[in-house]
Amino acid sequence: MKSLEGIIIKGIGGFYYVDTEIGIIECRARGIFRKKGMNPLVGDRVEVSTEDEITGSVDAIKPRKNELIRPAVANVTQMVAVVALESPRPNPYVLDKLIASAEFAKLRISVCFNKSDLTDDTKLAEVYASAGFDAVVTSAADNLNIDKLKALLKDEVTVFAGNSGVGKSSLLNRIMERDLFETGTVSNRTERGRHTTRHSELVQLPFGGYIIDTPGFSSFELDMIPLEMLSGLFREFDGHTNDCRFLDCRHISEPDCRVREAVLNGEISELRHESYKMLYDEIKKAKQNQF
Ligand SMILES: Nc1nc2c(ncn2[C@@H]2O[C@H](COP(=O)(O)OP(=O)(O)OP(=O)(O)O)[C@@H](O)[C@H]2O)c(=O)[nH]1
Ligand SMILES: [Mg+2]
Ligand SMILES: [Zn+2]
Repeated sequence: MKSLEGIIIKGIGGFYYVDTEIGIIECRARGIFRKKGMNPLVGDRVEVSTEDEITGSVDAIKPRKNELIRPAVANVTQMVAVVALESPRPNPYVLDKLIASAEFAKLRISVCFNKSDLTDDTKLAEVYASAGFDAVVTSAADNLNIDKLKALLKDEVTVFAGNSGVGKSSLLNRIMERDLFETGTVSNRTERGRHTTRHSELVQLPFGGYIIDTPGFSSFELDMIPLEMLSGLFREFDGHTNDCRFLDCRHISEPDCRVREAVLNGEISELRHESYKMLYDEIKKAKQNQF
């Protein structure tokens, strides 16, 4: 029996694929994890034991640096939130929710605006660049700005996240310079992706770092975030939140609110503030339903 360390690169139907110094080992997780309610995640550093060097078991999970619930991954350093500028139409609210979840996990955040070949309208990218994010406009179809994306990925452990059909797998294939990930299509009628990627998968980058392709999603819960922390997850509100008239200002409808003033004079984008208010309401309602 051989004991090894490795990293979970994929989990399917109770099997975990662990990359080790002797190659990828297909593992079952020990029952103890299930009893503890602990689920091994893609990105987990683990100890495995193997008899035949092909199959084995996950014996222990090393302490996590962080974990995300949606997409479910561990130990990442960065999220690249991907939206399509067109087809499917970008939904800033979903994007801002995703960004807030990454801020909550204290990840570095980059935003990728893909499918620029389908439209000339890149105003949305400017909104996020002004808010303080690394924003990159790409086209996987035309191989545009893939080098810029690569520069953001170097030496990071990056999870690609975003709605189905925005082009996550297509971009990753461009980055890897081969068709590693399966890509799907977008329905003409509904403009929805077809959920082509079914499982998260971690891949090592040839130039340093790791990337994780994940299945697309559009709705998820953020009710673990305390309401009073929410404005801190909108980074450009920073520097405006301290001088409101009320110490406990929610920055929604209060008088003499510096955040709302900054929205009015254009320092903070209305789009982002709109998302903040919607998210505030959503989390508040979710918390009320818990009791
Ligand atoms: N025109 C255009 N189409 C693109 C671009 N990137 C991806 N696509 C197309 O968009 C469709 C969906 O791409 P995928 O890479 O499968 O999208 P995904 O985000 O991985 O989707 P899920 O795996 O379902 O979450 C495919 O038909 C791609 O060819 C792009 O830059 N421009
Ligand atoms: Mg995909
Ligand atoms: Zn305020």
